[in-house]
Amino acid sequence: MRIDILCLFPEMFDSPLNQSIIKRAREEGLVDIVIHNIRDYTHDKHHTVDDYSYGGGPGMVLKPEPIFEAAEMIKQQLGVTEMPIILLTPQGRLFSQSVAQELALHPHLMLICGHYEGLDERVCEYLATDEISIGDYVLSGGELAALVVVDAVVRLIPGVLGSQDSASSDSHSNGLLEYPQYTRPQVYRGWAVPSVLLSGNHGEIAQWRRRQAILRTATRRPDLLKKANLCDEEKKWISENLLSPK
Ligand code: 6GU
Repeated sequence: MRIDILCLFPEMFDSPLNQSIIKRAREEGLVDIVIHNIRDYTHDKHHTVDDYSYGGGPGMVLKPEPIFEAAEMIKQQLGVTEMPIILLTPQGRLFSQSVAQELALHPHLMLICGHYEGLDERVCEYLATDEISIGDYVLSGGELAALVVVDAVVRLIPGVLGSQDSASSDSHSNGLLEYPQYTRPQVYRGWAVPSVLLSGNHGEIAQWRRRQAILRTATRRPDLLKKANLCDEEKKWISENLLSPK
């Protein structure tokens, strides 16, 4: 996969994209991530990227020309006429694991990071194919949001994680939060690991984990549970255990 990112603060990507899983994925050629400074696509002496808002009001607005020109140059280089061009904005659709899965299917992605008070609406209307927000809070710019999207998408590219199992057992990939995990020591400060995990009984362990995931989701994120695929026996088990927890 190739990901092109258009932004005003390219240095914000230096460290996060050069650590851990993303670093390894880039080294192994599983993803090619190219950062572009929107300022490099201006033509005036002062490299102007923003201007006053028509109609007045506070704050500057990002100009459309350098963003359109950068995007068009990238598409030309890639030899494509169509590709997802995603604007990171608090006005976008909410990012989620299923949006990450959808984005991970594309060979190319372009992410545009807005900044300042806003962005000329013609970028949204005539260039972007999608607008994404990472949550209901305001960030100073789209760069951190782009990093969140890149991280969530890259780990879904086949071959990026050690075993594909890792991604499919993650919280949210089955609609449930992840079950609790433990490692050595078996007893720490008097707190023991649940004995079922030491039993060696794989069937019982799987059932315990599934039930813990359901219980945890029911108590912490009941909104998610409505969308999870529970069988009748599991639904019955929840109503018994949530009403009268042991
Ligand atoms: Cl994508 N951008 C900004 N500036 N703020 C946000 C966001 C994006 N998602 C949530 N808050």
